[in-house]
Amino acid sequence: MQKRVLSHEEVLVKHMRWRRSPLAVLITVLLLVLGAQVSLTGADEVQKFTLINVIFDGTKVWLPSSLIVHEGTTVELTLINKLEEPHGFKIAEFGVETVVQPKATTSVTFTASKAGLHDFVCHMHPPHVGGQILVVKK
Ligand SMILES: [Cu+2]
Repeated sequence: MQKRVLSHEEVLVKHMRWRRSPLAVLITVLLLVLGAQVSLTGADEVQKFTLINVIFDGTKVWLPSSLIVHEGTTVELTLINKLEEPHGFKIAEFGVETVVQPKATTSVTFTASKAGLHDFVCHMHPPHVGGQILVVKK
């Protein structure tokens, strides 16, 4: 059975349709977010991320919810609390524990000294959704 080869126009139309779909936009955004978080730098560089605390569909969340760095990297997180009350940010594994005041920004710096998957949470509110930092072995 022979497969029909698409003309240039058909390929273009397919491409345009794909580009207009909300799914394509979402995937593009996700790729950009993920791409920005994969550390390609050496261990002696500072890897910077910005996380925001928002209400997403009725739930308080820190976003993005996953970060990826290499073991040994110095990580600087800028934490922006968009909400009306203080919220915590804790990564027990790396001794990070801070409170971000309402409508305020705080930053924390630590060394991702231990490979593995580590949780970050709001230690003030257990239902508050945190995330994970994946520290990849060098
Ligand atoms: Cu909280």
